[in-house]
Amino acid sequence: MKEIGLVGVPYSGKTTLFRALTRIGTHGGQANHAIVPVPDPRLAVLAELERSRRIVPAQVGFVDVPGGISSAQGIARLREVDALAIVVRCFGPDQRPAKELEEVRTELLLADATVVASALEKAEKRARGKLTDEVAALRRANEALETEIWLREAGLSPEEQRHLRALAPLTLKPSVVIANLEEGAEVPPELPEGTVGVYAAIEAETLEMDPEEARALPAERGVREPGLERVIAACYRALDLVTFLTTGEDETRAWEVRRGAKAPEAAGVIHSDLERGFIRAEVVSYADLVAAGSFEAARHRGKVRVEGKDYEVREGDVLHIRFAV
Ligand SMILES: Nc1nc2c(ncn2[C@@H]2O[C@H](COP(=O)(O)OP(=O)(O)OP(=O)(O)O)[C@@H](O)[C@H]2O)c(=O)[nH]1
Ligand SMILES: [Mg+2]
Repeated sequence: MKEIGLVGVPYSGKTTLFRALTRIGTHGGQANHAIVPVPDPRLAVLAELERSRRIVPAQVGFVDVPGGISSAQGIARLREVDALAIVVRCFGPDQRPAKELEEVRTELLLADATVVASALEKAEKRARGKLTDEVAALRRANEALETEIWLREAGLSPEEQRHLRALAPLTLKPSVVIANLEEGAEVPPELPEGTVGVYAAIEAETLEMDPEEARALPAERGVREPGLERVIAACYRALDLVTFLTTGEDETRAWEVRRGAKAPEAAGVIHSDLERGFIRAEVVSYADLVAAGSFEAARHRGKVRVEGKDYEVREGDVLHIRFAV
């Protein structure tokens, strides 16, 4: 499971958003770690087609880091997450969302600049004047950060990124911006495209009510659609995973694998036996499967392909893995 770290200046509403996310979490979670299902409307459709007994969505973890970016422990914890969600305050007095976002981004960048500079110094000492790959990679990273370029945007090769891995740079992580809005407000235009608007306070409140009451509330108060689902979906998208599906009488389920993964690796996400004993995968796209009405009908129409070890799994593939152990 992937983890998203909530970051932002104090008072931006991270804990409020986190509380709202925790409420919809299926497995509860710890004080600062919530596990939430990733919304995916395809699951209910497939489950109905295949008369599955249950639906198992993918899950994603959210972390509300105590002390946030202002503490060394907070930064250390954030280095462990897979993606960052930057929460920007767009409620209350003196709102300055664009400036606040810039501040957070600068702090993340400075945190990386410090570790990269010190790693570079050590690597140079170890290399005794030789230009090793490690020194070269760290120099490039250091230059980028000195000119205020995020490592993610610095055009580093996978090889160069490998030399940075141990440092777990924050600015190499995917990130999304979340505007924590006042009742009825829209995402301010000065925030970047793709910013997700959320009404954390209202949503946290709503989730404490009984469902009937809650359903009536958001409309009255100007919340048009649940922001939490969009937050989860946006963070999940930022991770650049491919979601594939399995479906049958037992369950319809969403799985995640890194983009570019081949069929055996995807099979291994389900169970290591399926990777070791992988023979082939029967693959049908979600759209083709739904259009056909069932796996059997899709097979008849020739929409179910038989793919081998080199097949790269695509978003929305429905897989049947054939294996032998
Ligand atoms: N009006 C309004 N108030 C909010 C909203 N979100 C949070 N608040 C309030 O803002 C205050 C700060 O919210 P927190 O969620 O604790 O903020 P935080 O980012 O976790 O702050 P730190 O943990 O100190 O960094 C609380 O009093 C919240 O009730 C919102 O969307 N609208
Ligand atoms: Mg907090």
